[in-house]
Amino acid sequence: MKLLVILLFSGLTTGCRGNSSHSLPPKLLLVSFDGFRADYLQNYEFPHLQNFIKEGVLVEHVKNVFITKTFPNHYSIVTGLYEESHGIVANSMYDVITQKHFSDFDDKDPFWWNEAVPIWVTNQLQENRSSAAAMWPGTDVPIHNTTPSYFMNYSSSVSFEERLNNITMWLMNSNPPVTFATLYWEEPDASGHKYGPEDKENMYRVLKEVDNLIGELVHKLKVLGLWENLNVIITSDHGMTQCSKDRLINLDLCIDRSSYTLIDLTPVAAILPKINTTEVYNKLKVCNPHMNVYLKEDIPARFHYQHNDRIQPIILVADEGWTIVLNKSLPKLGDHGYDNSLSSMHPFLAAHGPAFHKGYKHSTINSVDIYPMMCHILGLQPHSNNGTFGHTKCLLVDQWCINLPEAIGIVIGALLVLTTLTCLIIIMQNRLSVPRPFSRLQLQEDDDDPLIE
Ligand SMILES: *[C@@H]1O[C@H](CO)[C@@H](O)[C@H](O)[C@H]1NC(C)=O
Ligand SMILES: *[C@@H]1O[C@H](CO)[C@@H](O)[C@H](O)[C@H]1NC(C)=O
Ligand SMILES: *[C@@H]1O[C@H](CO)[C@@H](O)[C@H](O)[C@H]1NC(C)=O
Ligand SMILES: *[C@@H]1O[C@H](CO)[C@@H](O)[C@H](O)[C@H]1NC(C)=O
Ligand SMILES: *[C@@H]1O[C@H](CO)[C@@H](O)[C@H](O)[C@H]1NC(C)=O
Ligand SMILES: *[C@@H]1O[C@H](CO)[C@@H](O)[C@H](O)[C@H]1NC(C)=O
Ligand SMILES: CC(=O)N[C@H]1CO[C@H](CO)[C@@H](O)[C@@H]1O
Ligand SMILES: [Zn+2]
Repeated sequence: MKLLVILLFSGLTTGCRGNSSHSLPPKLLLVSFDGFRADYLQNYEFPHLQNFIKEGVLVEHVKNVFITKTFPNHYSIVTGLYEESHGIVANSMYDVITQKHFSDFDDKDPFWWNEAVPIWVTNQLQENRSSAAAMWPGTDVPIHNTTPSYFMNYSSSVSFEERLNNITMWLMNSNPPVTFATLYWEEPDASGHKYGPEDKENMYRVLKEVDNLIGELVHKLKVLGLWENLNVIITSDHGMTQCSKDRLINLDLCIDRSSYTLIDLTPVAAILPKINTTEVYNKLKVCNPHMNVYLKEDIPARFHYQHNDRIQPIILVADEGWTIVLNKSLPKLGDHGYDNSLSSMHPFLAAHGPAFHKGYKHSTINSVDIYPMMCHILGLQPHSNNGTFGHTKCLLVDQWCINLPEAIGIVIGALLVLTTLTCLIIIMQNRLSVPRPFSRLQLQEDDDDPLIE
């Protein structure tokens, strides 16, 4: 009930908002800390991030898209599309028709990105607006012939401070103004791979550093006077799970390397057969019980990972924590890419700013829901996408939001109040009428009282 009152109130205040907030164009900074697994928030301390959340909103789990890899998921966040629909279906891809290759070191051919339109391009095409990027996969590529007005070529050696300094400078001093900006950082993904998420000691240190960077970000925005009017979303692309040398799947034990081309290896392998596909499939099918083997046409619909030429004829999906190798030892202690229904693969989302409630917690949204929410905040017409704007309404101050449990609570509450009132009225009527056995006139009056019937 308290929530309802707050919602009513915020609805009213939004309706009566003065011209000042409308005259400034809304601005949004989208931040990704790569590989920030959702439950790190429960298992480690994040004083700076918790302060940010206290004044904003938290979505505890973001269900991301399959395969749960970096490039595909970052592109889903900014397009609202499943991987089969935006075309970045892996960090390593091969296109049979054009014979082109894509990898995280060779990603600048717009061919790979042009199946979708990311939000920075849409924002950029609006009059009097520009976009800026302190890295984010795709922001240094001319997608549909458009890069952000301000961007950095990807380089992991550029410090967080430099990325932050430049992105805030662009947010402050540009004409037309930068209304959409991105900021990307490689941790805690890099350390998650190196140590594995179960290495509490090292992850404690790394996550403390990440929290300090969030502290720097907030401090910088406050010092520059950007904090109050800027909307900031902090999220990530995927989580991380522990791998082990005792959980290896060696393809060389099952099939000769000469019978297929390996496009991507683990934990989702993409196999392009050189010989009869059925033969390759039959050999892989019985290779290891900790791996699902799918012909492209049989990939489960829930993955939304089928209708694209860049998805190979056979894919292998390792069980959580298992690593596919070619007769090699364990490459990494932590990895991601697995089934997107695993909670270890999910990131979180936190947001702060004039568009968001303060101190609101939400259990879950899909990563494809972020795009329509961002378009709403910026007043952009979204391209058709796989997200649902309604899923994020509870986070936003200008939206009505009553979720199912609340609605049931309100109905039950109203029924209780009505029942109590009815009982009270009946009891009072009975008290007035019953103890007057001799008053025939009175009884007659009571007979006519509609309340007793
Ligand atoms: C764009 O900015 C210019 C100069 O500030 C202004 O004259 C013009 O009306 C603006 N256009 C829109 C659509 O806001
Ligand atoms: C950041 O801005 C400074 C000053 O304008 C510039 O010299 C530097 O090259 C920029 N860094 C990147 C990575 O673009
Ligand atoms: C990015 O790299 C390309 C090619 O090396 C170069 O031409 C371009 O000026 C660079 N852009 C920025 C913003 O640094
Ligand atoms: C795996 O590698 C070892 C040496 O590194 C070699 O002796 C062995 O034959 C290889 N096995 C397969 C199935 O390729
Ligand atoms: C592929 O192999 C299967 C089983 O070995 C066989 O039935 C099928 O005819 C083969 N298809 C082609 C195109 O050679
Ligand atoms: C996702 O959205 C795209 C673009 O609207 C559409 O073509 C595709 O069918 C959608 N996918 C699903 C599974 O609904
Ligand atoms: C009622 C109100 O907020 N009025 C403001 C409208 O915008 C101008 C210029 O930004 C302000 O000076 C007014 O106070
Ligand atoms: Zn990543």
